[in-house]
Amino acid sequence: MRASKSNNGNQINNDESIQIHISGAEGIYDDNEINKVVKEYIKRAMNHSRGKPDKIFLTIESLKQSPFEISLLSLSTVSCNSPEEAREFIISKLQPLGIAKDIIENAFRIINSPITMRGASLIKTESGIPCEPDTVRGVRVSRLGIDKESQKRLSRKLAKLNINTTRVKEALTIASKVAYHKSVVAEICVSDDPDYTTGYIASKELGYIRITNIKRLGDMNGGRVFFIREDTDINELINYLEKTPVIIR
Ligand code: WAQ
Ligand code: MG
Repeated sequence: MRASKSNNGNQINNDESIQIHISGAEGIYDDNEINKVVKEYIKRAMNHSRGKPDKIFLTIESLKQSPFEISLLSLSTVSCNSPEEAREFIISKLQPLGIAKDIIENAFRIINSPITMRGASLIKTESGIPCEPDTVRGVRVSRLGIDKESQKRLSRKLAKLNINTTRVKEALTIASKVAYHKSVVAEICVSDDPDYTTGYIASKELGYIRITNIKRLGDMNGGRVFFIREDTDINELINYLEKTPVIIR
């Protein structure tokens, strides 16, 4: 699902480029769940803190290949008191993975830019070159899900931490699919919802580290950056992120 609204309420101009991203969601489901999920997705799009959409797109496709299974990253939470403190923490964790400070700072410029992408930016770790074919759209991780037993077990664990929300489960699922790929070094994520100020960094080594106050309340900017190896086969990576079905078990 993706929902957007036109920039100026100008209904005559239907140009994609002036659409503001409101909400997006994706998953892998059984046939008998589709009605329910579609209802939930529409509800989510229609009641969003980023505003009321004037377009909602839904795509339902049957999988042509069976999903392969991966496990979830481990989860931890770090309390930061301000975006500045969060940024210092992130730099201290990502620099040892071989990502230079100026490249991390550049990633923050992309995330904090008022033009909110609906996908992620792919940035090469050494040169800092952005590799997404469409810098307005970004690369959207799709075709991912979690099997029912694992979902239940995860819900119980998250409930103990008081964070059993769809948002946390979806973010952890996305981060796990992304980190699994050999070309991905790390991810930074900041929600673009003005009412959600916890973000995360993730990698195979670090796991999924939630970070409080990664942005200020009311801030409409956010995004995702995937730091990738210099020698990445970009087409292969994008095909994995967008098209290869992956299920968490
Ligand atoms: N693939 C690539 N990029 C995406 C995707 C996706 N499937 N979904 C969202 N994005 C990008 C896009 O640029 C959005 O603007 C941005 O990420 C933020 O998306 O543990 O709510 O759905 O407490 O607003 C993380 C912390 C919350 C959860 C993330 O992101 C926790 C969140 P949002
Ligand atoms: Mg959002």
